[in-house]
Amino acid sequence: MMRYWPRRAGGLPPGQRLLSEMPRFSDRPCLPPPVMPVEPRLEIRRDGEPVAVLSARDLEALGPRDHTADFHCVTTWSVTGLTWTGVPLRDVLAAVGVPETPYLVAGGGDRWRAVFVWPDAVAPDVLIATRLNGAALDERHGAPLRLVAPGQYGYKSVKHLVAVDLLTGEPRADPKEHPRARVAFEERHPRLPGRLLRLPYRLVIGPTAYLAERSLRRRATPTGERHGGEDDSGGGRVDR
Ligand SMILES: Nc1nc2c(c(=O)[nH]1)N[C@H]1C(S)=C(S)[C@@H](COP(=O)(O)O)O[C@H]1N2
Ligand SMILES: [Mo]
Repeated sequence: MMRYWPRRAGGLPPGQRLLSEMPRFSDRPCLPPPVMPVEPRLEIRRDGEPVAVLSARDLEALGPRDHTADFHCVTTWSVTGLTWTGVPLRDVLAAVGVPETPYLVAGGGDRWRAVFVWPDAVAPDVLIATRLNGAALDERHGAPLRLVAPGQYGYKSVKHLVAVDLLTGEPRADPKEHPRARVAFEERHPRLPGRLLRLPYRLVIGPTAYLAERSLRRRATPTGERHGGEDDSGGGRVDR
């Protein structure tokens, strides 16, 4: 577990520490990655009405490019210098012709979701990524499509992305989810001051990463003892 103890390093945002490798991480670490189709398929809806369904070819046509960014989990671990390949979300929204809408919800195939206000969602560094460091996204990091929002805590960077919902009314967020979650302002939590959470959050990094990696390994082992899909998920909420 020591490899999950982040170390102090210069140049990081307030309260963040450095890990040398990006672990698999989640608020629900005992849940294995969802079974996803190999081919990306992204649904865009506005107030529940279908707007578009994008395929890999549609995304390819928007000219994916490499973007280098650091990644900051709310539990205080950061990794630096990741290169994502993808298309800015704002380009996707423009291409399908949706007008400015106050809220967006990004949803993953494991039903993970994150809420955004329009200005955060259309920031130029918010991407729909298909690749990480030159290789196609794997199950650990969100295959086949992932949202990447480097200016916000990692819980907004939805893995296994399947849908983006544009909403005129404010959606309900997770109780631990800050509506903006901007790393620069240490918006870790909707009510508690970010500074106060640094230590308690840091203490859950090791166990959470360990469990998240273990559930991935179990899924990857064909002979693994799994009785139906839900066994591993019981009481599995640790921290974002
Ligand atoms: N679909 C989905 N996306 C998710 C999560 C998740 O459990 N499911 N966990 C979030 C959290 S809390 C973090 S820190 C990052 C972790 O990304 P990684 O597993 O690629 O390191 O993914 C975020 N996106
Ligand atoms: Mo996180």
